Amino acid sequence: MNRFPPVSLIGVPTDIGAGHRGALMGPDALRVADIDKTLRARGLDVVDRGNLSGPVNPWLPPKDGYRHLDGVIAWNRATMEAVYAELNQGRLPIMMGGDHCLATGSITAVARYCREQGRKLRILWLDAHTDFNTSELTPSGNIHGMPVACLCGHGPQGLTELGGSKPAIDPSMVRQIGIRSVDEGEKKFVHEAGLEVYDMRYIDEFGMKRAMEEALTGLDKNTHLHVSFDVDFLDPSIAPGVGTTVQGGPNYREAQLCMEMIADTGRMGSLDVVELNPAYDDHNRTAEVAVDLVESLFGKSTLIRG
Ligand code: 5AB
Ligand code: MN
Ligand code: MN
Ligand code: MN
Repeated sequence: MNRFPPVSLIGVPTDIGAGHRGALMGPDALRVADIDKTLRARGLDVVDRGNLSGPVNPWLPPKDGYRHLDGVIAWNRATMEAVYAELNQGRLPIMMGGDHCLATGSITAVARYCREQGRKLRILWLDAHTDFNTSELTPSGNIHGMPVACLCGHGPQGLTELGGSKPAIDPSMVRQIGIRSVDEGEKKFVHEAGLEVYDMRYIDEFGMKRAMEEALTGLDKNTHLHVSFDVDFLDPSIAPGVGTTVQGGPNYREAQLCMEMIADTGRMGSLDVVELNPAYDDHNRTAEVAVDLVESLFGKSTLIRG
């Protein structure tokens, strides 16, 4: 029998925080790749809640360092409420993005839930990017490059105070894995904030195993593990269907090991799958890889020994 709580799929079809259009089709691409059926086949109770709604992407240039700030806030508010409602029903939300700005809403909800329940929170940020930009540092104004900063209290009030109080999280809760593209000013800010980063150079030198052992150190029975999986974490050779590909990411086996080690902890309580962009994909191949990896997060294992 599986050891996971019932799962709720929440589609958040928007690319309002991204620099390329198309991530709004992410939830349906994951459905076409049978995310629900695949998890059910593992014995999980899965309900698809359908899609949230929000403003259309007006596709405007940045204003005061942000593109579409009002729209981003609206989508994040809806995301926060939906994720919070699922957690309170004892369910494990899978937020299917949509672009990564939506992690502000989902993680604000998770952090609030953990505070109320007296639980510790650990966030694994699987991404090519640190997403720690601010309106001053950003080269693009795209808010999908800012969610970690917003969650840590650096950003516009409408995002930093989504959950009422600020900051939603402390940088010490975050472990970033797979990083290989950080803007100059952003890099300095990541160091100042003290974020724990396992970049691709670390993974090259010490391996995914050691990176994950360290990123997962200190979890206990009372820890809620949130996984924020930006599909551009993966090497573009296995995951071309994203707007912001960066060469030199984890290969299929490294990504599997990462997911399997997370599953082994038995602590995952919420998940984001974001930045999947079917417009750049090759016959839904990236969605299929993403679903395969999600399956591993829920205990599918390639381990045959003992
Ligand atoms: B993603 C970039 N740092 O801020 C920026 O895909 C890219 O959610 C951000 O990780 C990528 O525009 C955001 C250049
Ligand atoms: Mn990201
Ligand atoms: Mn990314
Ligand atoms: Mn991206």
